[in-house]
Amino acid sequence: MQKTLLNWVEEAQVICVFRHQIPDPDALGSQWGLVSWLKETYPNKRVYALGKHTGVKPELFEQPDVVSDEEIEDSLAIVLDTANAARVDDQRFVKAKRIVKIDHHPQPDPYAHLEIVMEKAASTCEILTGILKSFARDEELSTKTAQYLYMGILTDTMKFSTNNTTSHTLKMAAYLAQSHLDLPRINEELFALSMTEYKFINYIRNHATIEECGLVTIFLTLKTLEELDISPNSAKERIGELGNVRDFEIWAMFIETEDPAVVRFNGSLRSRKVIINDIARRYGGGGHQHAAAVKGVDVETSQTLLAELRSRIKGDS
Ligand SMILES: [Mn+2]
Repeated sequence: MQKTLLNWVEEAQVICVFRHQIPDPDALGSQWGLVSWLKETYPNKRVYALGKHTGVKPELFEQPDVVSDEEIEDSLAIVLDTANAARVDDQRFVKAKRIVKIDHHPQPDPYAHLEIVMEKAASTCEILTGILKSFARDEELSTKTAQYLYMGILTDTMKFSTNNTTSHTLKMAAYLAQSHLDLPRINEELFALSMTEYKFINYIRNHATIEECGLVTIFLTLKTLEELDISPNSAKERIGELGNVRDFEIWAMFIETEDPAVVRFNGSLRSRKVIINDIARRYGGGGHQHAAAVKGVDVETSQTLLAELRSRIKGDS
């Protein structure tokens, strides 16, 4: 697979690198890590990064390129960190001559001519680091390339703490660190809070309803978010701030949708041990066992959902 990828890269004059919509640092880190390595290794090829300059911490990455349809039609497209075709940021990727997918999400929707999918990997950056390490014959990568890849590994593993963090993850991180990375500075850039974020975290910790069974909930209206000067997307990113407490079993954040006609909420659900995605699915949502979501539920529906979560904690269902 990797041999085919290298052959296709060497044959291509134009390479377009894509990733998913509303990108996180794994999507952006794998995209810019690959773009930077391709530009350094093949200065005569035309290499582009596609997609909107948005998502989580886009300011830590470069501005994407504006690319014509003709250029894409002529290119090898490499799509990173994106499980299904509909989520690719810039749907013109389908016009490319050849399409490669590199990803760590379970594979419901094959869409590429070559699929490099490793579900056990903790991040796409971890997979890509392994690929570039073998292409580079174990030589050091440039500091710039290594830093982009390291950011994706660090954030997707929540600083090497998720249950899919392995010795391979740490080996890849150690290989990248050899490229003279400034580890404390990277941490600071990714995780230091702004004053606004600090105030928002204080708000949700002070206003969450904590039930004796271990169910923790917070409802956030658009008006509240406006007063706290935080966008719905950035608010959602902070769900973890309600967790990490031994006595909490499930924590849920409901954020009002931006539809002015009705009062509805998007809910993010997290749990320590109990399984919650089957319940989320019954309400039109889904996700992983301990991290799920529902969309556009009204107040009444949110209450029946919470009742189901409550009885799940108590072991009644
Ligand atoms: Mn990822």
